[in-house]
Amino acid sequence: MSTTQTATETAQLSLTGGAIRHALSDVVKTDDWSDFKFTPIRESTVSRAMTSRYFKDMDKYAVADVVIIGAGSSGLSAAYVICKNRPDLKVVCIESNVSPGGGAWLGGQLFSAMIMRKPAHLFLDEVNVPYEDEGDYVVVKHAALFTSTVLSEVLKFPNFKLFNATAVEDLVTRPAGNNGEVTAAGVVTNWTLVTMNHDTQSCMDPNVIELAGYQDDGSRDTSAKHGVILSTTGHDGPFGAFTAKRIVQIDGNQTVAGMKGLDMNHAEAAVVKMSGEYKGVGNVYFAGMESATLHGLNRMGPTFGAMAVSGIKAADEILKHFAA
Ligand code: AHZ
Repeated sequence: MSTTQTATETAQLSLTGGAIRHALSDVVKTDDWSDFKFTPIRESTVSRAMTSRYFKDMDKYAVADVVIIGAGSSGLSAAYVICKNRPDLKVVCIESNVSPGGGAWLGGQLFSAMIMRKPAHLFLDEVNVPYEDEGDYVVVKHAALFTSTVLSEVLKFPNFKLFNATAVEDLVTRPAGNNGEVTAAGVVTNWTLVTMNHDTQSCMDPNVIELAGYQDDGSRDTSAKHGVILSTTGHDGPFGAFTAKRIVQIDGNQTVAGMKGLDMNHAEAAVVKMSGEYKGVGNVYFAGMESATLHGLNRMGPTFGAMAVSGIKAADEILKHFAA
């Protein structure tokens, strides 16, 4: 060891001198890749392997217990809590973007680090995301570490299905009561690229996911729990705040108050408090920045504790609905 070499550098040098191990070490035994082969396959086999599963999933989730609209930080956090606590519920998430995660691939502007104010760090502990503890707040070294971890945990649940590149275009509603009240009974979906092209094409009809709790003739099955929609489509934007905007038209009694200016201290707790069940149209819940838009709350900008915690709060209410 030279006098300037550190112990780490010495360890690295001795590693490069040793045998290299990787997943294919036993397959490419002689270190000769020239005759490397994959197992044979037909193109049609690949096609069938994908499409049969996708359509099986569409069939399975044509009726769902929980429909989450939007796979951002609030929607994914809620999905994690619901799937973990109730493996018997069918939970489906519709995400309009190809890549799930919403705004949570970066911390703020184009910066990598993600800030979470305590006690939201307890969720990071639960999903095993490491962070630097700065006292009142914690820092995840890259927002993508949070998003990819929660996403991969959620995708592993057998009772969860993500349909990405698919947009919710409308809600299914059914009468509830004698005074014109309605309840949500499902979501109307389409491929996002179709949704974005309704103005340029003639009629391109959508598909539907129905909430659980109905009989074959469409009447209520009172022996079964009614399914729920959790909307987490973020603040107003081309796709954002979708359900908030639609539900006030359906409800007629409320308005979308619009997100207020940035105030971290007020915004985060307020978003958590106002997330949960929507009063007006049955079986609809909100979390994340869509709650801020609906209820006229401040935005918090680049601090994500309220996204995880509002998702957890909405999930908690939804779990109580299914437990009651
Ligand atoms: O693509 C959207 C995103 O991934 C998706 N989405 C929106 N409309 C949809 C629709 N159908 C299906 N009609 C739809 N998917 O919803 C996701 C929303 O994720 P987000 O990250 O925008 O929202 P969030 O509330 O989970 O997190 C917000 C993060 C913000 S914004 C903010 C500020 O502006 O001050 N601060 C924070 C922490």
